[in-house]
Amino acid sequence: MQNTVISPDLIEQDNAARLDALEEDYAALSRALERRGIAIGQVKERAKDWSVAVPSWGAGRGGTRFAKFPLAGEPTNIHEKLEDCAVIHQLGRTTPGVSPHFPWDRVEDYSALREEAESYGLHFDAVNSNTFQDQQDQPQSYATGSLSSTLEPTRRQAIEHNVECIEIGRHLGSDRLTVWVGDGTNFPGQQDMGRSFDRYLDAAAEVYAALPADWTMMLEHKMFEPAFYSSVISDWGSSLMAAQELGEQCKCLVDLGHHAPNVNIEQIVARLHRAGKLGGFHFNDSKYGDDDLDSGSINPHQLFLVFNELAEAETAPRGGFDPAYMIDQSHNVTDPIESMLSSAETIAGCHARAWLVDREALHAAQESNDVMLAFRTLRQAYETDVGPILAMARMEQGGAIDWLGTYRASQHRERKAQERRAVGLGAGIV
Ligand code: RM4
Ligand code: MN
Ligand code: MN
Repeated sequence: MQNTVISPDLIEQDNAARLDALEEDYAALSRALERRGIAIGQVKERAKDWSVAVPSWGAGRGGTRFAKFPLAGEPTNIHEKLEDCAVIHQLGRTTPGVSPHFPWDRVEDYSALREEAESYGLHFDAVNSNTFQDQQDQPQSYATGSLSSTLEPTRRQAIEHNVECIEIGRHLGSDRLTVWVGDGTNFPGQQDMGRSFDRYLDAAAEVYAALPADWTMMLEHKMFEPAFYSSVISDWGSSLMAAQELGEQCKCLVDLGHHAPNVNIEQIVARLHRAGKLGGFHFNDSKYGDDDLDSGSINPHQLFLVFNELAEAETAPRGGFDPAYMIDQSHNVTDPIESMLSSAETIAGCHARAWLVDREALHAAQESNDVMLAFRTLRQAYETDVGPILAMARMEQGGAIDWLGTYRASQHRERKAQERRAVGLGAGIV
């Protein structure tokens, strides 16, 4: 028996009131797409098959370095986070995977945790290690680095933590480890940039050696923060060098917020695919830096262009194409369930629109250097409102046509505010 957090009757009732309007919009879109030689049903099925994981830590309110504004009823442990992730998937039907973070999501019994997730129709996605923060009673501090630390006992501790994450992940049914380190410097001269990269590689190789044969290790680069002068794995160049040295099972993960302003992220995606090293994504958006804003809320066009490269890569797999998709954002002022539903819809919409691109026409225009026709071919897909396709796909899978209206009508958060213990005022994402 599947455990449903939101009453299926409520979803059905809400959908019934909205079905006529949706069918009208869907039929109109179907006719418009048919004129372009596109069968709407195929796009809808593709939308149903596609999914993006949610981060366990994103189920809670995030914060900035300055403050966190807690939300009454937000989850305080992995069990409550799973319950909220179940709500997101129940209404949106695109997020069956939950990506855990350790030690934040530590429990005694991981097999039981896996069963708990499965009871909601969820599974565990990539496991994230955490060597960017010290934990209570931890012998060595990461204040001056973890995998790249100059101190052997600190590197050892960071390696062991990553190996433990793999072990936990095996119990949870995961097959990916995401490694993001905060290692870097705040002062010129603080560390030798070459030697710290060497130390990182030596330590990461020990983690890699512990990887089961069917696992992927994903290296996540980030230009700055917590280190503000230099980061050890600062950009896709460093990430690619490291992944290539570590081996076949090591790939690069692109977090959209982790680049310098104005960087052409879609081109990075194309390059990593070319190198056979495109491991996965952390979706979010930013205006100034690593702002961790909701995916596509600032620059939906960039997100579409990333998916256009992905569609291109999938049609030309060059020996493999299996990136992991995940949301990684911090919700400072919204209900995280609403933000993740909104982001999942935006991301799924960019994915669907990328598959509306008349790729043959695009390639022909590119080959003949018809600049305007190439641009308009892409733009036509971007400007197509795929909302009715996504809503129909949701509804047919038991989700909500109007996820926001149905979610608010469910009063889930209000109920949880009565049941769950209040969270503290601490700053930061945790
Ligand atoms: C980092 C990075 C990692 C995430 C932490 C919480 O900036 O995006 O993926 O695990 O934040
Ligand atoms: Mn990330
Ligand atoms: Mn980040």
